[in-house]
Amino acid sequence: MKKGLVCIVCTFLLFSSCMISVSASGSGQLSVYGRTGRPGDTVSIAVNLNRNPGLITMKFSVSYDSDLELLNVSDSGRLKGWTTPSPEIKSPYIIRWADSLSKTNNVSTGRIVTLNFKIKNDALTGNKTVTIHFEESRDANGGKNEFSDVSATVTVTDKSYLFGDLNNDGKYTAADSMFIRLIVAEMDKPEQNINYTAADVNGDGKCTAADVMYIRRLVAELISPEELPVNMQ
Ligand SMILES: [Ca+2]
Ligand SMILES: [Ca+2]
Repeated sequence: MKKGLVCIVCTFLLFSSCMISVSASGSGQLSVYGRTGRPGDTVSIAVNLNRNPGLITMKFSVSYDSDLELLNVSDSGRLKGWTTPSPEIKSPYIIRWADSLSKTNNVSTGRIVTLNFKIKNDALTGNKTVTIHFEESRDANGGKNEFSDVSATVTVTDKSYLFGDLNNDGKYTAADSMFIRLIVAEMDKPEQNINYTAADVNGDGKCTAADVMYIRRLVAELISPEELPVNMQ
């Protein structure tokens, strides 16, 4: 009786391990978020692996608007087998990881690479598209994975400030979160150069807890600048 039960369990485990290896080649999901900047600014776009079907190789190309210049790319180390891309940077630009000898799938998720763009000094205002075009990915059994292409918009603005950038340094950082909290708590110090207009990111004419929430999300990259209510009006 006991032996029979062990057999059933063994069969089940064998079956389920087969299921896992079969389902390892599948479909994954990449994501990128848009950015806003002025001509001459540098903007970073993170390419995130939201869903990882299990892989040992990954290859995609980055196509971008001629008003943008790709300065460099920075590997996060999340995927193994980073292959130094071509020193000649032009659109489309190939990015790849090949951990070809690995027998184990990498299943991690999160930021895999950061693309650092300069908005050209003579860029026209408007939306510029960056597209991640999937080329190829394989799992440890040689199975092909599929990913959809994704795009992000770099919005080039001629405004002298960006909503959410309270200290006017062209970036969204912990400093901006700190300044909005100080403003709402009415603890701002006059000697600090804070842009109050940029702080009202929901456009209701006041600085409140709602603006704190949006700016904290912006700094944490949970939302893009285009998703601020004031930029959607
Ligand atoms: Ca800032
Ligand atoms: Ca507000």
